[in-house]
Amino acid sequence: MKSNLNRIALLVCGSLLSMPIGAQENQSSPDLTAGDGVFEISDIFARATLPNAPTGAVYLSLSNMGEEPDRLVSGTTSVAKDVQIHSMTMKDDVMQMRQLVDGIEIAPGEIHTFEPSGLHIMLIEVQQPLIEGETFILTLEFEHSGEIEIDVPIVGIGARSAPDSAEPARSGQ
Ligand SMILES: [Cu+2]
Repeated sequence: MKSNLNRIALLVCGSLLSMPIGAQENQSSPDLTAGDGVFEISDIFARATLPNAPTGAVYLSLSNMGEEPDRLVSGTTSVAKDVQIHSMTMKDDVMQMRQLVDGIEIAPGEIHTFEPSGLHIMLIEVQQPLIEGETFILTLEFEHSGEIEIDVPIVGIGARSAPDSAEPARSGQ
């Protein structure tokens, strides 16, 4: 079962390969400060999905403002059965996606940008199409900071950045 899911994810991620690789141009203010202000999460968005699309992806910027390293290990959401952390890297001129099964370490002062054609949060077995203009809740799970809930705005299928009108959100602990 697990390998089936991974294969589905791989197929869909493969469709990202045709997207142009561009620099991220927007640097808006942080949308969210969470975990005693340790993490700053901004530029959050997911792309709309076609009907019956098995997967989706969430993108965001994640920075560790604290003094201890932490690790984003996984997540949960009502819109998908599983949430995985995926990377995409260029190998021999071919983009390859793989699941980071241990998640990703975020060192103090480090910013990780999850973006199209790069690091992304994969939604496996999407339960209903993600509709542009709607939002859903994603709970990120950190090894030390625990769960951090974020609102994810859904943008157009080909969009490469968060909506300009994204409401700043705050989550206190
Ligand atoms: Cu993926």
